Order: sequence, then C-alpha cells, then structure tokens
Amino acid sequence: MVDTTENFDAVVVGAGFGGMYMLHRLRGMGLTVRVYERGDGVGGTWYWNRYPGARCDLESMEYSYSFDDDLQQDWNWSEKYGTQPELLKYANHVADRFDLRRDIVFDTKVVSAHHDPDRNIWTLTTDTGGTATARQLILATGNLSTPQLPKIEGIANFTGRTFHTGLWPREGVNFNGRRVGIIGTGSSAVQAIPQVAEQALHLTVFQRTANFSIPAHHGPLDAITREAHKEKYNEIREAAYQTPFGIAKYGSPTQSAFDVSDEERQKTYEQAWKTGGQALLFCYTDLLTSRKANETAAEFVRQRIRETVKDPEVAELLCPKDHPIGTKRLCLDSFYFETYNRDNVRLVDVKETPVTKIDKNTVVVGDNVFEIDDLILATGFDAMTGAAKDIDIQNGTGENLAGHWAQGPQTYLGLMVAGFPNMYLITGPQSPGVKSQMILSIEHHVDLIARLIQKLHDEDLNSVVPAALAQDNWVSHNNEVANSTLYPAAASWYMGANIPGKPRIFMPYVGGVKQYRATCQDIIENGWRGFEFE
Ligand code: N01
Repeated sequence: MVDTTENFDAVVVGAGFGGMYMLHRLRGMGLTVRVYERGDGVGGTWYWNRYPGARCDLESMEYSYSFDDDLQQDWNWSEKYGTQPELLKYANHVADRFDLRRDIVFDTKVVSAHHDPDRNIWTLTTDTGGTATARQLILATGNLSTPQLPKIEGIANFTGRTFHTGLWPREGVNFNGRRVGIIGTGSSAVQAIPQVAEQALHLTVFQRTANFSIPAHHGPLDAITREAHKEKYNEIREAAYQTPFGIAKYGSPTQSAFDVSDEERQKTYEQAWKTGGQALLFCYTDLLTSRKANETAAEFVRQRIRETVKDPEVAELLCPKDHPIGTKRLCLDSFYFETYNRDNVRLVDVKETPVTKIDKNTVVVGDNVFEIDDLILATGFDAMTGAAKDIDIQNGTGENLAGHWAQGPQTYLGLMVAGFPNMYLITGPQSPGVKSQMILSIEHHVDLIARLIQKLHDEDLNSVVPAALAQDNWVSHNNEVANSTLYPAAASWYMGANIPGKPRIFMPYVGGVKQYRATCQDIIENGWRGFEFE
C-alpha cells in the first residue's frame, strides 16, 4: 500500500486568528507548515457566528492584528465595533495578503493526534482520511468553538427550523412572518434578539439567567478618529500591554468605589453608561473583588433596566440578581432592553420551571405551551476545553489529553501541557485569552511558541515540555488569583458551569495581561523556567 502520509515541521489545527498568524510566523522561520480547518474558510469565530447582530464587543481599532504595521495602516474599519461580516472580510484580507491559503486544508477536521516518543513526532489523522506527521503540534482550536446543544426532551422532534448562533447558515435566515423562539440570554442572544424581533412575526425569549448588558453606543467610525488612532497605533498597542485586560482604552482604575461620595460614584457610572462598552467595569479597583462595591455598579445597571422596560414585571425579570456584575461576560447591546417594549416580544422565565420539552412545533414550559415556527439556540459553547478534548490526543506514554484534563484543565501558562511534548495551545485555559483583547493575547502566544520552536532549532534540541511541578504551581496560582476575585461566584462558562458534568474550575487567568506578560518575560529571562528541553 502506498503511504500517503504528508510530513511537515509543524501542523496547526484551526485557521481562526490564532492559526492564521501562527502559520505566517512559522513560515517566516522557514518551516514547512500545514493548517487544518474544519470550515471552508478562514476566520474561526467570525466564520461560524453569523447570527443577526453579531459583532465584536471590543472596538475594532484595538481588536485587530498588530504584527504588521502596513496591515494596520492599510486596513480601514468602517464601524466602531467590528461587525461579523467586516471581521470575516478582514480575516480573508489577511489570508490573501500573506498568501496563507496555500498551506491551509479546509473542510477537514483533525480527528486524532498521537505522539511517538521514540521518533518525537506527532501523527495526525483527519476525517477525510488524511494522515500527516509533524514535530510541532499547535492547537489553535479557539475557546468558544464547540457549540453546546441543550439536552431538552423531544428537541429532535421539532418540526420547524432550528439554528445555533455558533453554527449560523452562511446564506442567512429570513424570519419574516415567523413565530420564533430563542433559548438563552448570553452575549449572542443579546445581540440577536433586537434584530430578530424587528423581522419576526413574534419572538418568545426563554430566559434562564438574566444578564447584565450595557449599551454599545455603536456607530460608524469616522475617518478623523481612525486616522488619529493610526498615527499613534504603536503607542496605543504598547499602552494596551500595560493594562489588566490588554485594552488601551481601559487602564487600571486607581480608587475604590468607596473612596468617593455616592453622588460622585453615580456621576462616574452615568458617564461610563454614556461611553458604553465595558467602561463601567473599569471605574473602580474593587468592582470585581468586593461584593459591596460590585453591588453599587450592579444596582446602577438594574435601575437603567427598570427605566427602560415599560412593564415593571418584565423589567424585574430582566434584572440580574444571582451573580455580581462582570463575573459573567458583560454583554454589549444595541437596544436589547428596549426590545421588550415591543408588542411582538414575550419574555418567559425558565429558571423556576425549565423548558420541559420541545415537541413538533411547541416549546413546553411546565403547563405553558408556546407555538413556534423557528427555534434559535443561543446556548453557548463547551468553552476553553471543548475543541481540544474533541480530538483524540495521546502522548504515547499512556496519557490522553481528555484524561489529563478530567478534573479540569491543567496547563503551564495556558501555553503547554505537562506530558505532551511539542504541543502548544494558543490562548489555552489558564492564560488571559478570553479575559483580554483576544488578538493581543493570540499574538503574544504565537510569539512565545515561535520563540520556543526557534530555540529548539538553534540549540539542536528535540523537544520542549513543561515540568509537572511548574504546571501544578501555575494551576494553583491561577486558582488563587481567581479565588481572590468575585469571578467564581457566577455559574458561568468561565467556570465550566454551563456544561452538565463539566468540572467547576475557573479557567481563564485573571491576574491581568500586564502581570501575565511580566511573568512570561521573567520565565524567559530565567532560561525558560519550568520548561524542560531534551
Ligand atoms: O453563550 P453563553 P453565548 N435552557 O454561554 C442559556 C462570546 N461572545 O453564545 O446563563 C435555558 O454566554 C444560558 O443560561 P445560563 C462572549 O465571550 C462574544 O451567548 O446558563 N437556557 C445562557 O443564557 C460570550 O460570553 C460576543 O442560565 C439555557 C445562554 O444559554 C461567549 O461568547 C458575542 C440552556 C448561553 O449563553 C458565549 O456567549 C457573542 C437551557 N437548557 C458571544 N442552556 C461579542 O463579542 C443554555 N442556556 C459581543
């Protein structure tokens, strides 16, 4: 039989923003690289999440690549927050500009990756029957890329159309004249609901947990603002590295919510509300560490909800009361709460009585039956670990990644996993990734991975792997940092709480981008402390 195995220096799984830049970077080092992508195009999150209203919750001038100055100078964002179509256009522009597609195999899912410790080689198989080997394996599989479909009795018998926000049809969906039901009120739903309500005959929103949301105050990006930003682009990027979340616009606050009078605090929140976006969370130092401080911001937002929503009962249902503000991803919206004033929108609380079953064309909640034509599942993702665990990753010495992570993810710096040599994660669990400007964190990890691989090459080394102790210490540190904040108080996807049976461990690193980068730098200056080279 002819061996059709293809051999590369490195294989990258995923052609989102992480995989694309990794490919570019490794190619620049003279390596042969193969990227596998399950979609038929680049863009990752922005390829899959095409639901109406999908846009980034970070401003486009910041949420973009910084690695190439010509790219950031040439590209013109047209809106304050990048829309999904514009972000996808940008991803395609980058792919064309750097001629990335010739090394990407689309429509192909990596099924397994097995390491051979004797040859120090990874062998990958794909769902199209392909096999490839590589010394280096990079998982650029994304943090929110494994859609979570709720296990509701009878859901398979639904006779209408069903859509998950993270698997939205490329051709779009027309809801004209349709009775639509949407399950979920997270960031995706908060963006989709106002748009679907505009089109549909009727929209029923099934809400389990009310969510905090802040107006985005979205709008066009004028040329003067854009050019002024571009003039200072490098300065602004540098400033972002010194902030908690890698966003130049949101520096570290300097005072406690109780260092100021009630009136002053109210004024500050009002200003943040007018600014929109995540600004509110950056008003005071203790909003994410003190329940009492947090409550001042939470109550401010609840008051805005009560002012906006005309029906007091509906308003009260929409007021989040079971988690501190910011401990679930703070949503950004355009007229979300206003949408509940429409005659064709109904809010159904499914906290006390969950969705009991779905049958033919109905959603049943206890004794209440709701007739719908279309069902939107805005039910989120098996976040941070789902995509990597979906691949059968074996290290050749008796361990697989899913088993290694059975009690929750364990990594060193969110970058590598003990026992899995030459396998790298881009913005993996226990890195700032999802708690930062993602592209900034992606670029940081890609650069670290490139430096590690370069070191192997320069020093004629076979492999790198984190020491088990270094990993244990990092995991403990991650947990300590998280436990010193309010984040674990919410049943969020950060905690794995949205997936039945998933271990409840706070997954992202919340010590901040500035601290994380300083730690990485210190590790490098100390001979890549915690990494073992062979
Ligand atoms: O998913 P989610 P998402 N019955 O997990 C509910 C990023 N993002 O796709 O909270 C009833 O947040 C669930 O209820 P509960 C962003 O980081 C960014 O909206 O578990 N309800 C929740 O309301 C975001 O955080 C952008 O009680 C059920 C919802 O479904 C992340 O992606 C835009 C249920 C899931 O919310 C994920 O957001 C979009 C059930 N059986 C997304 N199962 C921007 O950049 C689940 N739910 C703006």
